[in-house]
Amino acid sequence: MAVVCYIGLGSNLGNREANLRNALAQLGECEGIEVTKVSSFFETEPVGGPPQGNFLNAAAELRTTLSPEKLLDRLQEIERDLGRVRTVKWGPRTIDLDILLYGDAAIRTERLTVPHALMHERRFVLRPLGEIAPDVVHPVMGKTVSELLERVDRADP
Ligand code: 5RY
Ligand code: CA
Ligand code: CA
Repeated sequence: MAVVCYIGLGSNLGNREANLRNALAQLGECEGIEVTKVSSFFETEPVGGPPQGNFLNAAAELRTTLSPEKLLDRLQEIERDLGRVRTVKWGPRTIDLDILLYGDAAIRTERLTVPHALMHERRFVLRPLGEIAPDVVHPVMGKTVSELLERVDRADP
């Protein structure tokens, strides 16, 4: 019973493109995870946080037999492996891997909020996601990724 899920990838430290490629390669090698689509890599300006370097952002579609918690464990292992050091909140990062959507689940636990709490208002998430999954419906907002993207583009062109 594999579930289709979507993750966001971001990097603004080191060799950003290599960091994204490396994370995707490691994901593909995980037992119980298949990477089925990958978006283009988008150069984006940082939103929030201190003034820092631009990000490279992407989105990927996975088919997974892992639970959301196990998937999060794997993502955090890959972040650690790629040298992510958690210092200040919202500091620059070699890699950030976020679960955006996990099937049509709505999850709120201490560790995990799915759909990602801010994905519907962040262009740096919706652009790449819209490239690979324009018609996927956000299970809480009840809107497709295209509709959400249109909304943020209109709100803040
Ligand atoms: C840094 C800046 C902002 C770290 C830094 C935040 C993303 C942060 C983002 C992302 C883009 C955030 C706030 N240094 N902006 N802002 N892409 N994540 N463009 O992935 F955490 S969170
Ligand atoms: Ca993030
Ligand atoms: Ca994260």
